[in-house]
This record gives sequence, structure tokens and C-alpha cells, in this order.
Amino acid sequence: MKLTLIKPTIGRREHSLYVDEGRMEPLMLGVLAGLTPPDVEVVLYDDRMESIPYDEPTDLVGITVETYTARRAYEIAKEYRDRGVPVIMGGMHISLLPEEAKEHADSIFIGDAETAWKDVIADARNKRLKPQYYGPPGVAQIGGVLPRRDLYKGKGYLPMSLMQFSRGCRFACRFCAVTQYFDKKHYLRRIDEVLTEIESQERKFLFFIDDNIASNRIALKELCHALIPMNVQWISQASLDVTKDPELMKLMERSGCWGNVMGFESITAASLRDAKKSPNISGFSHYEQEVKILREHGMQTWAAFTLGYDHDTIKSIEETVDFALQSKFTLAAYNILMPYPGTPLYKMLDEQNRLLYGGKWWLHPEYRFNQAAFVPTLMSPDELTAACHAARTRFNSFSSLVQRFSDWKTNLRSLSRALSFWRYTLLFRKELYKKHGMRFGLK
Ligand code: B12
Ligand code: SF4
Repeated sequence: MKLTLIKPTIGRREHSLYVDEGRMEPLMLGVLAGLTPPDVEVVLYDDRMESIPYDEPTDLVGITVETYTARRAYEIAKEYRDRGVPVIMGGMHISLLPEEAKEHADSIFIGDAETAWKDVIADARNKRLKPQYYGPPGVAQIGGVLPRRDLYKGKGYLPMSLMQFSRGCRFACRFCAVTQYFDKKHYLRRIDEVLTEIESQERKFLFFIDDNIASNRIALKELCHALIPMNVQWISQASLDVTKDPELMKLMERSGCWGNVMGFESITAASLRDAKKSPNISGFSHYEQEVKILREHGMQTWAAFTLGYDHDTIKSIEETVDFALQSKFTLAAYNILMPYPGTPLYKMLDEQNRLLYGGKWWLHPEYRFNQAAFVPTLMSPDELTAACHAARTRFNSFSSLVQRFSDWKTNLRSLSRALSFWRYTLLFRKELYKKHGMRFGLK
């Protein structure tokens, strides 16, 4: 039996081809391949950089789908199904919107693959694929399953190994798809299994792609203790409340943490309340302490902001950029608040009749990447789109890069930190402009 796994791209640029130069290893496909019995031949195609050979014989196609890639995923599925090849889809979007997905696949997988993928393979072998499978969201790679990293070779992924320690998050931010999928729970992998995985591969620069690695601070401390002798460098995603725990901050630094993607979301308390961003709200004083502590520990922070809350104005968005520049963040993402299906934000905007593109922006032929998909309160959708683009342009201007680079505590802490600053700020800056206004899907 042969299994073909596919990571779809988001779409294409208006007048040229698009290749994602900042692409990272698709961990979910490596894990699916790792869960597959060894007698099944597995191939992986990454639509972000290579063409999919639809005519190559295969017995089953597995596609991973996020909301951003849904339109393209459905196009790919159609190509295979037109050729009589069965398609199964899984991933965040499929789990949150199964009714839509069913129309585009022979089978859908709701939840995490770990417990039920073997049933899919067994049924596919017997040509009796069921229309739907379910695996509860939970612990990653149960029983020490290792991702098939050999499948990533030659695909030009960024030189960092993607891994997971935990899944889910205990918080309940209003816009977040993760909190719906994991129902506010946080699941931990055994530390010895994480260490075995680190040892199983050569690279020592790790990206723990946990939704919030700091959701359980005691567990993160244990992980840090275990990482110290491993002599690795790592980055991850963490909620800002880590800065309230001095012992944890020291441990993160000692264990090789270079920084985290951190959801600052907004610099105004009213917007944080709108977002239900509880890790940021308690004792909010404009992040003065948080930024200081992160710098003291040498963290090269990737600050994530969401724009378009009911209290946001064009002026407040500009002030958010001032704040990010003053804080000398290594990277910052300015994302328009997006109504992801299944989230409380989506339900609220739907009830208030504020959703644009018929409520299904991810499938709408007129929708473009980085456009507002709802009507904000204190500006028009076009003004929000323009303010977000302006924020990105200002934060990523060359003079801003130089200003941010000049920080001895973080970006100038060592030669390797300095080199990584330039490598990633320039790369992500380029990608940002390439993706702006991109159409979803290739057709
Ligand atoms: C790592 C990550 C990234 C990395 C990308 C890594 C990569 N390989 O390219 C970076 C930081 C670059 C990134 C970027 C973005 N991301 Co992101 N990202 C994640 C994160 C944290 C982890 C994804 C992951 O690899 N998990 C590990 C794997 C093993 O788990 P998994 O994907 O859940 O897969 C399991 C199951 O879902 C299932 N499954 C998955 N696929 C399939 C397929 C089949 C056939 C089957 C049977 C089962 C199955 O089984 C798997 C194993 O149990 C998720 C959060 C999350 N929990 O999903 C957000 C997430 C996917 N990202 C999100 C977003 C919005 C983005 C951006 C659009 C942000 C932006 N505005 O620019 C961009 C662009 C995304 C793109 N498509 O290009 C949202 C998507 C929301 C949605 N409804 O789809 C998420 C859910 C975060 C959130 N809080 O809402 N992201
Ligand atoms: S802290 Fe992050 S992962 Fe947790 S619910 Fe909020 S946005 Fe989602």
C-alpha cells in the first residue's frame, strides 16, 4: 500500500508563482508517517515549494488542513478524487468545521491522529474507508512515536527541528482556535520521550511548537531542568505570564531558550478584555515589567499583536508600533483579528451581523490574505486592512531593523544571535510582502 501526504500552500500571488521561502517542517505529516505501519510506503509532497504529481499511483491521500489552506486543500482533493484516488483530510479546520469538509473528501478525521490512524490505514487497505474517524485531542506522539524526519530531506525547510512537548492551553482567548479544539485543556508529553526524540536527530536548534509551552509552569520547569545537559538552543510559544515567575525565567535562559512567540495582542486594557486575554490582564501596566524581564533574560521576542478589537482605532494601532519599536522586539507580527470558525469571536460577530464574505472568508474568491473579514467598530474594514499593512511596513522598515538590532541584551548578545536576527528578520520581512494580498487557492 502507498500513502501520499500533502501540506497545501495558502494560495498564489496575483501575477506570479509563490514559493514560501520561510517554510518549516510539517510536523503533523511527519507524525502521521511515524504512526503508519512500516510496510506502507509513504511519500510527502509540500505544495508550498513543489508541484504535486497527481498522476503518480497511490492508494490513499492524506491532506492536512488549516483555515488558511482550506480552499487550496479542496482543490487538491478534487484532483485526486477525479482520478479515483480516495482522500482523507484532517487538521484544525476539519475538526472545527466537519460539515464543510465532508463535501470535499471521501473521509474526514476529527481530532488527533495518534489513537485512530491505525484504523484508517487498516480500512484503506481493505478499501473500506469510513466517512469519518475520531481521535480525541490529547498527548502528542503517545508511546514515543518519532516523526519520520527522513521525509523532510531535500525540501529546503528552515534549519530548525520542530517538536512538541505539550498540546493545548488552559486559557480561553476569544479569538483562539486552539482553545476550542482542546477545550481549554493542556496535555503533556513524557519528558524522557522528548529527550529521546532530541537525541534521535542531529540538529540542536529546536522549535517547540507548543500552543503555549508555559501553560503549566511546573511542567515547563521540569522540561528546562532536563534540557540543560542536552546543550540545545530552543524557541517556542509562551504566554506573557511566564515573566511573573523569576525561577522559570532563569531556567528557560539556562536551558538554551532564545525567545518565544508571545501574544501581546494589544497595548490597551479594554482590547485585552475584549480578547479575554487573561494571561496579560492581571496587573496590566503597559508591559513595562514584562519587556524588562524578557530583555534581562536575553529573550529575542517575537511579539504577536492582533488588530481590530472594538476599542481599537487607527491611532491606537500606530501606538502599538511605537511600543514594539521602543521595546526592540526581534520580530513582531501584526495580524488582523480573524474570525476563525468555531471560536467565540466568530459566533459573536456572526450574531452581530458583522461577518463579511458570507461568513466564509477562507473560501470566498474575492478574499485576499491580510484583509479584514469583519466590520470593526471604530473604522471601516478597508481602514483596518490599511492600518495593519502600515503597521507591518513601519515595523519592518530598514531603519527600524537597525534600531531593533542595537540591543546588547538580546540581538547583540552573541555572534550567532546577531546572525539569526538578520537571517530571520530579513526572511520574514520578504515573506510578509510576498504574501500580502495573496489569493487563496491556485484556481
Ligand atoms: C507551528 C505553527 C505554525 C508555524 C508553521 C509550522 C509549519 N510547519 O509550517 C508558523 C509559526 C510559521 C505558523 C504560521 C501561521 N499560523 Co500557525 N500554528 C502552528 C501551531 C502552533 C502548531 C501546528 C502543528 O504543527 N502542530 C503539531 C501537529 C503534530 O499537530 P496538528 O497540526 O494539530 O496535527 C494533529 C491533528 O490535527 C491531526 N491532523 C492534522 N493534519 C491531519 C491530516 C490527516 C490526514 C489526519 C488523519 C490527521 C491530521 O493529527 C495530528 C497529530 O495528532 C498551530 C496550533 C495548533 N495546535 O494546530 C498554529 C495554527 C495552525 N496557526 C494558525 C495561524 C492562523 C497561522 C498563520 C496564518 C498566522 C498568520 N496570521 O500569519 C500563519 C500562516 C500559516 C500557513 N498555513 O502558512 C492557526 C490556524 C487557525 C485555523 N483555524 O486554522 C493555529 C491553529 C493557531 C491558533 N492559535 O489559532 N504556524
Ligand atoms: S494564551 Fe495563546 S494558545 Fe492560549 S488560548 Fe490564548 S491565544 Fe490561545
